[in-house]
Amino acid sequence: MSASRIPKHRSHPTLLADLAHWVEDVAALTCPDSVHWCDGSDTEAEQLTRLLTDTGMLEPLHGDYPGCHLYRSHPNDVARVEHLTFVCTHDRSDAGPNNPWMAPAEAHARMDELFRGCMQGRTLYVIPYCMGPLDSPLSRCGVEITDSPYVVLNMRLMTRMGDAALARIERDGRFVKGLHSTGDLNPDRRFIMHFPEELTIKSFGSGYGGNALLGKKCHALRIASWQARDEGWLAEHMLLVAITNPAGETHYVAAAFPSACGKTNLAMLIPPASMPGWTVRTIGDDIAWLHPGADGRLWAINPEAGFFGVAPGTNPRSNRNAFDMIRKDTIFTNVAVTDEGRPWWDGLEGAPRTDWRGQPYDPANGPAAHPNARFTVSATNNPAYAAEAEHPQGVPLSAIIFGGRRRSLAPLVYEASDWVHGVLMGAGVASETTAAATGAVGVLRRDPMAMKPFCGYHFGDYWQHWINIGERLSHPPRIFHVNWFRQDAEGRFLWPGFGENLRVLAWILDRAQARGSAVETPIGHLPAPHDLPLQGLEIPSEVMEALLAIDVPGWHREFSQLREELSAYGDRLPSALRTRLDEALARLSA
Ligand code: GTP
Ligand code: SPV
Ligand code: MN
Repeated sequence: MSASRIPKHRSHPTLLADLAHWVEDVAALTCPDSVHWCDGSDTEAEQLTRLLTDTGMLEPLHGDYPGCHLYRSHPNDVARVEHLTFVCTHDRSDAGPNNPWMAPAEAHARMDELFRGCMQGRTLYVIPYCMGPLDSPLSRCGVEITDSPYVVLNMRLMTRMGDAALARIERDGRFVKGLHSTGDLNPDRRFIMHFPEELTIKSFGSGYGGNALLGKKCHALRIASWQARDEGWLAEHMLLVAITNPAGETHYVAAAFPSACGKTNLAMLIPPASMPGWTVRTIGDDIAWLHPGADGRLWAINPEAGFFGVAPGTNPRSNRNAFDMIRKDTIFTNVAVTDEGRPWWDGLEGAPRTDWRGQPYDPANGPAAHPNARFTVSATNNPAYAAEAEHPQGVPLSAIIFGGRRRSLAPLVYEASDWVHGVLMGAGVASETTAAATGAVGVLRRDPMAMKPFCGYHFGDYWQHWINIGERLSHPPRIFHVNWFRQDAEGRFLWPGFGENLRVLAWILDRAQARGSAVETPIGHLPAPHDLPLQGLEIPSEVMEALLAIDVPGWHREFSQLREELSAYGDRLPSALRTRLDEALARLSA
């Protein structure tokens, strides 16, 4: 592939000079064989796909998966690495106790040493990209430099990238700089560094997901959350969904669940047969940018253009939409393959022949597909993709939902009494860890707003910013907490989940319109079992009661522990949260 040059006819010479100089400086440091400016064309994608298939790095899948390929990442490079992900601010306290920190000068020096000469024999790709619709004032742009053609192909599905994004960058006059190299994939030489004060990211030594697709978690959450604090909006780890009820009213809902805790599935929910007349359409499945509107409502856009979803658990029974959308033009990462060359993970038809490492499948070596195996697919493949996802002004929210994966304590659903209580509810989210990040799985940890790994600044400042945003909203969305993951003593899920979650969403939308009844409890408003539309669902009444019960001593322990954890945020913890927590503890003691 020939090295194309930056177009000369552009209208913003200063910015282009800045961009061109940065690319030149990086090329001088990393010494690539050639430089390729990505235009985002189909021809370019075809050439890159051919390059990767010719070298055996991408494997074409069976003919009834047209345009689909398998990619196997290095076995030590299969998930985000939170302990190697740093926020590098001049003042250490700005990064907060919630982020690993390194001084910017030291971080730059270390990273520049790693990048020195690292692209010899490789092509340097320049990817201009836009997070959000190209014509939205709420969108923000970036440029990722990478030596991974796999990253280019993924960024092409996940963002609006190429010439159109470059034109937008010229108009904006600014962009986030992201420098990435897979390096030698040595975990001892792997770092993901963020410099929010410089709108810069440097990522070395991983080719995987959130470590390498810099538009996603690095830009659209860590850097964007910092920009959002300065500019008066919120960058959140949330799905966005349009729900239309049988009366034809559409409401927009955002939901924050930690990684691998159900966002993609809720965003693509298929209503159960016993709830005729409801439709659910996807706006986004992972990230939402929220802006207070002139009308006092909170408006949201999905900055992404595709889905990087968890493959295991996706099947025609759990999520027909998601299953159908990954039948063409999809990149599968770290799934197993059947004899016929079809992608495979537990719960699908057929049997695995080759495991995610490329070895003959042997159950003694663990699951055939990696638990964090993923699919990358354009949002336009989703049969339920909402036209509103392209609206430049976004969609107005009726409800915000927080949630976690908790086998006990947290009930199926409860509602905050007001915005500040909702912020406390978000700050208190706890969830069992999953395979989306390296480390132990199934360990309960605090994950405020599902942003523990993604907030680019001090959580105390972040919660204050949330409170400030609420004060600007005359019609704020109502805030709720859900938990689809309660288990019985044998470890079986108490709630059927997936499509049946619409029953809980229906109650949430009723409450958001000041309809629907609820019981007041020390932790918030809960439905009684008969307040939820359960027609057509066979679920024993004692199970519903367990799902909606409040364990008073358990919540007292929970809030006491939360109070202690929040004290780590010192003076920056909003006093309103401390007051609300003390009030809740008093209600639980009464
Ligand atoms: P990230 O992409 O990592 O941010 O994950 P996500 O929040 O989008 O999670 P996703 O929807 O991909 O779900 C992760 C896993 O949880 C999958 O294996 C799903 O099958 C499973 N899951 C999703 N929703 C439910 C549910 O309602 N109940 C149960 N029991 N499992 C669910
Ligand atoms: C997550 O871990 O929350 C993901 C996948 O959505 S990644 O892009 O790797 O962050
Ligand atoms: Mn995610």
